[in-house]
Amino acid sequence: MFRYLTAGESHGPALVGILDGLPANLELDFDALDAALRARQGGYGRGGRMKIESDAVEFLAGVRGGKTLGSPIAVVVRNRDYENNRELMDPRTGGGKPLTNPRPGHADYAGAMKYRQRDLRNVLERASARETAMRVALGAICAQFLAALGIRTSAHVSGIGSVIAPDLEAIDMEAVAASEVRCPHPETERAMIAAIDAAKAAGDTLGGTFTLRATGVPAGVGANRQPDTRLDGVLAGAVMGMQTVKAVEVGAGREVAAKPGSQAHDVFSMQDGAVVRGSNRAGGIEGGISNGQDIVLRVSVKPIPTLMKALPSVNLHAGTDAPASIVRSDVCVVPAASIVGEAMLRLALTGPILEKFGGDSIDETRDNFERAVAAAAALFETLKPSVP
Ligand code: EPS
Repeated sequence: MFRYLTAGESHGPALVGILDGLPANLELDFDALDAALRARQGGYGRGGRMKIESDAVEFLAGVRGGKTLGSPIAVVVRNRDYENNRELMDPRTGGGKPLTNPRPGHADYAGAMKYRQRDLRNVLERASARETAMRVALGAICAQFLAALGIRTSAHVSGIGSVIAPDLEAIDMEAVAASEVRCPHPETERAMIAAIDAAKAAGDTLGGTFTLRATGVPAGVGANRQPDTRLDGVLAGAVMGMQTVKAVEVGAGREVAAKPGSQAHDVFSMQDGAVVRGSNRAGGIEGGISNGQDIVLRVSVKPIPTLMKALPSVNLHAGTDAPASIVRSDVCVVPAASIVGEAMLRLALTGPILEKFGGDSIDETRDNFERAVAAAAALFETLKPSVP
């Protein structure tokens, strides 16, 4: 069984991750892991914290001589800002003036009730999206496993606030990487940056949408057996499990609710002896099983709840109305969230892929994968009329 865990507080000493169940002998590109972390740190609309951090992956276990051993992989990403917060966060002696005014939309209030915490810092430190740095590190390792099977993922930003990119025929990933908001459409990019500037000037924050894609996933991954084996549920659940995410759509998503059945599906036809489909409204998943088309998810994130012009709230200690706590924060995290979303897609795909193809070493997984894909392609060959 493939699984992963993360631990770490935003201003604690480090983020920690464990990845268990990846096959042995997968060669790792360490620079690519750090590049993924750098991409998450960027994006127009980030706050001051990212000037302090310089995220990099340190391996503690599971890798030797640049290759996975098949044993659990243990990873650390240090928090540089811990040095500035030792007094608050030291595991033995940490403490300080309690945070008392919950931010509406953050975990502050619900978490205080749940864990019986009178200092909201004891909740927000783990709720913080700092933790997503570790998800990106673990997801970047999974990306190298998926790439060994020819599976690639991508993410681009499709909306920030009320600025929405037009539907693009093809996404230029170099333009995405070069864009400060990870949007490949220059005109929209300019409008997005202007919207972030305006929100910042108003002490406000902005949410948005991003699109995730996986190519090269063969038909047959996931299962219609049980609710928790359905690939759409597994992927959407993982992406929904990110901070700030409020909706995940598969393929055409909620648009199909308003369409008649005749316009909601992807019809089959034969072309040169092959089954083809002219559309991908299903987003590559039917009946909870991948169908061989690209897997496409569209994700909506809320504006983050820490506003410089604080929302009305209460002081839980004084029992009075009081503005929400203002802590250093970002204005817009949509570009960074798209990188985290891609990491979640990578992590969430790895389990079902390993469940279908198995393998204790990457060669065994690749052999199984190739044999299964060839067998599926040949499935109906013998039934086709032979051409004299
Ligand atoms: C966050 C608040 C900010 C963000 C942080 C998420 O941190 P700080 O309070 O230290 O300024 O920068 O995001 C990260 C640290 C990160 O690595 O993405 C929050 O409250 O969620």
